[in-house]
Parts: sequence; C-alpha cells; structure tokens
Amino acid sequence: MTRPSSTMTKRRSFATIAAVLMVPALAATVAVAQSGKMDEVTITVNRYKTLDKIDVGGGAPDIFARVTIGGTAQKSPVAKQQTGGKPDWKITQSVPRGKTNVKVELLDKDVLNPSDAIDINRVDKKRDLDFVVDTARCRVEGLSNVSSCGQRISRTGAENKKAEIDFRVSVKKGK
Ligand SMILES: [Ca+2]
Ligand SMILES: [Ca+2]
Repeated sequence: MTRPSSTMTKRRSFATIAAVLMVPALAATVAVAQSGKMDEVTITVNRYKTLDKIDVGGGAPDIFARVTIGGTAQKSPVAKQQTGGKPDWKITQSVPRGKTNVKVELLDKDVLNPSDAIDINRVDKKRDLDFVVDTARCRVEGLSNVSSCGQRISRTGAENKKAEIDFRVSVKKGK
C-alpha cells in the first residue's frame, strides 16, 4: 500500500515543481517583451531622377516617396512638376528595438488616376525596395552592397516609368 502511494506523491511533487519553474520563465519572457526599448528609424531620400516619360498627361511628373517602416506608411511632400531633385525628404518612425521591415516606394501623383508606382528596383516586375533594418546593431539587411546605417543606397529601375533614387537609413537609439 505504501509504495504506490509514495510513487504518486513523488510524481505529484515533481509536477508541482515543474509548474512552479515554468511560471517565472514565462513571466520573464513577457517582461522582456514589455520593457523592450524603442528606436527611431529615419529614411532620408536625398535624390531622385526620372529616366523616362512618367506622367500620363505628358507633363513633368509630381514625385513623392512613400516609406513604410514597421508596417506604418508615411508619405513625403510632393515635388510638383519636377523630373528630378534633391529633396532630402525625411520619414521617421518609432519601432521596437530589433529587426524592422522597411519599404521604399517612389510614386507620381496624378489628379485623375491613382498614383503611379515608379520603378526603382532593377528586379523585373518589382518596382519598390524592401529591406530590413536591425536597430540594435544599426545594420541594413536584404540589399546587395549595403550593410550599415548612414551608407548611401543608390538604386535604379529598369522597366517602363523608371527612376534613380539615393537614400540613407539612420537610427536614433531610444533610452
Ligand atoms: Ca502626375
Ligand atoms: Ca523593376
């Protein structure tokens, strides 16, 4: 009678110890996620130059950038009737420290039609640029020949309605 009862007790107490150990482990994981620091990612569009006829009406295009950082899209002002320029548009977004997805698009605003995506990616049938910024180490991932913040990133489209673009990534670390 005593042996099975003792085994049961041992099993139960082991389960209890395991449960007790599990709870602090889970709590620690949640605490890390909640106390995670925020950093500011800024994309600065230094220069663009359209390389062919962009506007449907035949005039000079009305170019603007749309930058999506960590799922939040923001638009730059519109450079009206300009085939190129050095606007230094800055788009900033606060994100949790770590890896954040970034998308850079260049568009031509039209009054009557939806904005036209300008090709700034040499890859066929892909007009925008997607990459990852690691704010912890200030690294840029997913673009060839680019790896660090502050580096000039130059890209050129190859399809109809294309442009050159120069931009930079910077990160301001939160406290
Ligand atoms: Ca237009
Ligand atoms: Ca392309």
